[in-house]
Amino acid sequence: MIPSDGPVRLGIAAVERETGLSKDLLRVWERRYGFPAPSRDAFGERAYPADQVDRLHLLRRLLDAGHRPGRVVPLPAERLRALLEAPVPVPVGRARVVRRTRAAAGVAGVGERGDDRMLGPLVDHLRANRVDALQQGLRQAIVGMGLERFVLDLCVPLTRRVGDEWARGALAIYQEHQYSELLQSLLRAEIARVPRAGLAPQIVLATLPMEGHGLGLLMAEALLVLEGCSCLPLGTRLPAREIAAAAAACRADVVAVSCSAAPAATQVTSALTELHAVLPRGTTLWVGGSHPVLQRRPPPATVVVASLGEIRGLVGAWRAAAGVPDAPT
Ligand code: B12
Repeated sequence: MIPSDGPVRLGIAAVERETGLSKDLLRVWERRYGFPAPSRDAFGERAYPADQVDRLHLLRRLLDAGHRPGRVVPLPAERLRALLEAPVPVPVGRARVVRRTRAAAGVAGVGERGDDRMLGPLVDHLRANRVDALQQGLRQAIVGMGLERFVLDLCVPLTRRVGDEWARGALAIYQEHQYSELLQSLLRAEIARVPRAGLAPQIVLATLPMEGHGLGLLMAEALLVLEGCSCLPLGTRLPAREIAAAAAACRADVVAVSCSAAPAATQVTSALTELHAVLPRGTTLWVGGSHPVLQRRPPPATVVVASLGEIRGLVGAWRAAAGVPDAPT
């Protein structure tokens, strides 16, 4: 997240990248609704202050949740936050149903609802800057729950809760970063502890150049390693041709990537299409993450994984199709 104080101003291309709202749309809203209202830099180019970029993030989330631009773009940030907390009507075909927003539901995703007695104290530690206590709480949870349950029942809802708390201004940007760094190092240490079974499929894990969110992929890696898969993690923001080169070099069976809701849908679709085009023939492409385009218009030739809970079945199905034995349980 960009800091909200200080003189930081973003150009239109950076705002497009950050919010996933296209440059054309930003210009249309400016003309039509008077928002955003960027100043001009020394070269006469649009320069957006942090508070406007934050409001654009809120708008993007509301659009994803089914709101119409005409209704929400003119509203101030507090009203947008209140809307994100409330149930929203979403058109489904010709019927209209009420879907609760992620923030209103507390956490999202079937089977991924966190237990508030467990999440609450951990978020309190983060909010009160008790990082050692947070770390200790997470460590104890790993020991008590085991890695698989820790990932599915704690990491997913806690990470989402942290995102929601940040979005409603209850956690600072630096605290979200602190949380991400902490979880990342804990998960990496736990993954390193899992004895390597070295079974198929051989999987390359990465995110594409516009994607800086790597926690979802790391959680997926933990579960894949527990299934005995051989994993080659490459981290975030990698060009498609580099991912393909790694897949070719290690004769990967599967390339697994993650796409959060942050980038524009067009970026996600074109990056996945490019990746598929450059992958060695026969490599399967698994895509996880919460970008709405994955559910609405999944790019061809990709296997969209809706949640981490599907990993065991996915690996089992791949092994059955390839005729290789499943991991002993
Ligand atoms: C942690 C975090 C960050 C960290 C990332 C650190 C890191 N190393 O990953 C930091 C602080 C750096 C960050 C930065 C930004 N973030 Co951020 N971030 C989050 C947060 C809190 C968690 C994201 C996450 O890890 N999710 C992982 C899991 C828990 O959820 P998931 O993505 O739905 O994935 C599930 C499945 O799909 C599956 N899965 C995911 N990947 C894969 C892959 C495979 C192979 C498989 C099988 C399964 C699988 O696992 C998950 C559980 O089921 C979310 C809030 C949220 N609710 O998700 C915001 C969020 C994604 N971020 C957001 C934004 C806007 C940004 C920034 C643009 C902000 C800014 N102005 O700088 C930047 C963009 C960075 C970039 N270019 O990508 C928005 C996006 C909303 C939108 N529609 O625009 C969110 C939703 C926050 C919000 N409430 O507004 N962020």
